[in-house]
Amino acid sequence: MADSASSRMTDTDVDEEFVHDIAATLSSAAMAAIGPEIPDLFSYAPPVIDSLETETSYKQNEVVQDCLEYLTAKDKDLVYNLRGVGLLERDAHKAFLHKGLGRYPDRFVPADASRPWYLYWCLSALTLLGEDVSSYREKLVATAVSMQNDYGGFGGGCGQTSHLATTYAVVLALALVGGEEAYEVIDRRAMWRWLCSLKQPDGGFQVAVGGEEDIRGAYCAAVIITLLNLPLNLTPESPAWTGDESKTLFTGVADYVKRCQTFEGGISEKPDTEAHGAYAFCALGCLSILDAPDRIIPKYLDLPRFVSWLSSRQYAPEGGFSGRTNKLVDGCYSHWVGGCWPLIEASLNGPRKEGDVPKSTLPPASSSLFSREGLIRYILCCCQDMPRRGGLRDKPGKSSDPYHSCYVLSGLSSAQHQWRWAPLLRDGTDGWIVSPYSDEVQIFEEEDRVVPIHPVYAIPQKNVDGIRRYFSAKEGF
Ligand code: FPP
Ligand code: K
Ligand code: ZN
Repeated sequence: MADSASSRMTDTDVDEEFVHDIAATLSSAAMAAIGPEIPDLFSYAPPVIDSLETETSYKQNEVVQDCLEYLTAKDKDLVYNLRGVGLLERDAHKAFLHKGLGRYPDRFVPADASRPWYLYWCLSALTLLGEDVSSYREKLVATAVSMQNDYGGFGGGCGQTSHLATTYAVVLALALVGGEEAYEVIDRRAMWRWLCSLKQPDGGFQVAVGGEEDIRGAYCAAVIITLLNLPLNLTPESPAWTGDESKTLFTGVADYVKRCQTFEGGISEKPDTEAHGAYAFCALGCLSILDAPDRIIPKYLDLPRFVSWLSSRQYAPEGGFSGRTNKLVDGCYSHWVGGCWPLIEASLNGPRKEGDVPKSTLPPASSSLFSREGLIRYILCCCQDMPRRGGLRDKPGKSSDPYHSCYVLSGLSSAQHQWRWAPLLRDGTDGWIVSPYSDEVQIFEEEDRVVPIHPVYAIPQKNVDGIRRYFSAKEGF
């Protein structure tokens, strides 16, 4: 057993209070004999199985069988608590992520254009685990400088074309390390001009000049514009320029998002394609930047249909989410799908109109719109790549990687916290208020709670505030 686990609770080393708390009627001896408490929902294959056999149904059954091993506390490489939930192997994950910020072997050459993403994923995952990443500032600054283009934005590396996804990743990475030196890397005037050149007449954004237009573009642009406090007006060179000066970078964005909702209720990459979880988060995040979620989400999306589709993404017994209909659960959707829930909850719980008093709390835990327990079980039992490698993964049988580490931990964070959108905070700004979330019974160990992240920007609130405050204090560029 790993050293980091030796100080933790096992079923032979039982904390008295904990036992009392979770099973007043069972003695610890009885508990040890019976085994950990795991609800049937997460311990057995589904009672009804579609009799149509396809490649998809075989794969689905395999995943269920694989997950059940981990979910029923049978994996030898994990340490489980008395509820059958794996303990978070923080140290192993941190080591994996620090390594991920170092050099990569030759076989990673094809991933070169994704280098900004690797920086964001590793820095974000480390932050979620409570690590202070400001020590990476100097190195990140040097790398980011080499990725920026004179015409604005960041490419995947030196000499590569600027792209909204890589620019989003660099901006978030800089926000995570924080500090003037990091913020000052960004040429905001060029960034604004470049964003104007991506803005399209139908409201959306191309991801690169002449590149595809999709909802990732809209979300990334909205994040960049607001974190950097960029002007919203369009340059006459913008493809969206009509001569009407009231039209801005945000004009038509919500309508573009609306056009991405499909017959299933989910959100697709661009109008008239297949609904997918990754794009659902982009849609809600983008809308929640444009206006208060309780106002804008129901205005532009068919919310009941969306919630129905989103609910269908969670499977049992796995507990995790799939990205689309008839596909498999995958840890990264803990964020892309899981991260939609706080925004949906905010849109349902927020004040309805100007002047309404905000509700002081969300509805009681039992009315959560998804099974936080299921998601937490999937993450902590099925997504930790142990014993040797560390890091988090898609599902059992897969290897960890920085992408899954970032989004699995982001999803864990949203399952462990609740966010409420408040129209007016003490300082007069709009804001989000976070509090720890737990069901009536907390199934995970308190020390395994990860850091809360902003439901729209997916980095801690203090990093969002840090960069926004810095740039809003500036006159012009
Ligand atoms: C399908 O992969 C995946 C997609 C169609 C979307 C991928 C996009 C993102 C993860 C992020 C976009 C967001 C931003 C902010 C850039 P698959 O077929 O391998 O997986 P599946 O079987 O789970 O659908
Ligand atoms: K996948
Ligand atoms: Zn994945």
